[in-house]
Amino acid sequence: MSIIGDVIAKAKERDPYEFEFHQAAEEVLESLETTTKKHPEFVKAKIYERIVEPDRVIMFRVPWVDDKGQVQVNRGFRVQFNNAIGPYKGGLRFHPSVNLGILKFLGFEQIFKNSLTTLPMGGAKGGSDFDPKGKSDNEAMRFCHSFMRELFRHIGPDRDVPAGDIGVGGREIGYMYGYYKKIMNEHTGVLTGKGLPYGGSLIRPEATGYGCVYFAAEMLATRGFTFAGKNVAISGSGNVAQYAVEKVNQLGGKVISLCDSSSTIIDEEGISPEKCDYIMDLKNVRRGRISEYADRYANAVCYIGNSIWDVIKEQGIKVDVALPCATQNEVDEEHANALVKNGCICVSEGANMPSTPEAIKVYQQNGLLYGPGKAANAGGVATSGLEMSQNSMRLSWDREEVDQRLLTIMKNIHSSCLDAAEAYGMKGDYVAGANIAGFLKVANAMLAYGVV
Ligand code: NDP
Ligand code: 2IT
Repeated sequence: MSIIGDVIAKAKERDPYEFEFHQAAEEVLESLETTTKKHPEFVKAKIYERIVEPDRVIMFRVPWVDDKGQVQVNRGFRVQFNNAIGPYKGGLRFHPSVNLGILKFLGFEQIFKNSLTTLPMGGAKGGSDFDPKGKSDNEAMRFCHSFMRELFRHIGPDRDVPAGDIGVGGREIGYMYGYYKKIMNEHTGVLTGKGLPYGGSLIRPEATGYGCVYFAAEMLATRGFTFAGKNVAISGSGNVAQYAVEKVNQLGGKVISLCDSSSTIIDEEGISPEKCDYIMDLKNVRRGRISEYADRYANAVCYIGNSIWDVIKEQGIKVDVALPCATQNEVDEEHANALVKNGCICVSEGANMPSTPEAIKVYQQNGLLYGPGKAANAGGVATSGLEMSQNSMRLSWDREEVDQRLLTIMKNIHSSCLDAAEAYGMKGDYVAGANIAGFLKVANAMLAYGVV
């Protein structure tokens, strides 16, 4: 068996039920095969074996009291995967599906994503099986405080800097930061995605969605295309999806879809800036469901209970560019075939690992421009890195400055992917390019440290 095959087999044998982690590890490691030939020093130092094993996994009980006075018990996690190139960095996910395998996949991806940003950040992820949906502000607060009551001892501005992810937005970060500040008696950059009055960065809320669209624009430009006049399918309706809609509109594209886990809306007239404002109010202030969009805008069609990619397949909806911005494995092989059939030329992933391995094969076999999540959605964590810099310097940059830095970082990630792919004999392959470029910096740092 090849070195890579052996590492994958051992990882599966060691943790047989961590399916998402196996999927992520397999995707990354398979594209590193060529690096084993060019870098015998990595093989000798067992860098491949070491990089799939987290530095540390922390699991803890999170008890809290709901509005009825009942005690609830959730499980909290932090996977500190690799800090070779900087303090651990990565989001917290609050969703009932959260388990160790999902957080290991996300923490593993984060190592390479963070390396691609060129900023000094290691890889981590954490979260809980707590479901913030339908919880009152007081319940969310009591949960977040209890979560931080344990997490505080494992994090710090030079140790580990969490942020948001699914189910963790401004409200949750506020409660967690407030509790950390209280018990540590320190006002410091220990979380990112903070509110502007207490150390947050302008453009951080926008950054993942904007960055995903910037990355898509870079890919389109390699074939002489722009967003102008393109039909764009976006999934999800949370933080990443909302700001992807905003940026596509600014670049002249037409967004024709959004969804949540209950329904899909299709608006063939396009989700205009005014409609996008309505969605931000609906989701972020009123905490409503996307189906309400079809009550407000009569021309939109709502498909209750249907996955967005099924709707696009079954209705034969024309899509030029697809931006999956909801969750892992939302696009499967059949969905990918339908996208190709319906005219799609570009897929840029706002979500982490939203395409199954079979879907990725379909994109590649059909010559689509395909930007994998660790490159295309790196704008979020990159801007978190910029928030950390501003916190350390004790100053804040204006919108234009942060947005310009974000754009430059996304362009640089795009070119590093292409350069690495070409240098390792896989020209034009953004998957291989992102994995190799992200890996080399981390592997060289690990090598420098000796066996630790
Ligand atoms: P949010 O919680 O703000 O939004 C998530 C959205 O996805 C919601 O509309 C949610 O619907 C929907 N969704 C979740 N699960 C499903 C499902 N099984 N089927 C259909 N829709 C679903 O999270 P974010 O926007 O922050 O995150 C979205 C994706 O982007 C995730 O993969 C995340 O890891 C990734 N990401 C986020 C970054 C960030 O900065 N926030 C950075 C990089 C990547 P519902 O309300 O019904 O649950
Ligand atoms: O998946 C991701 O990159 C994030 N959820 C953002 C992490 C961060 O630290 O900003």
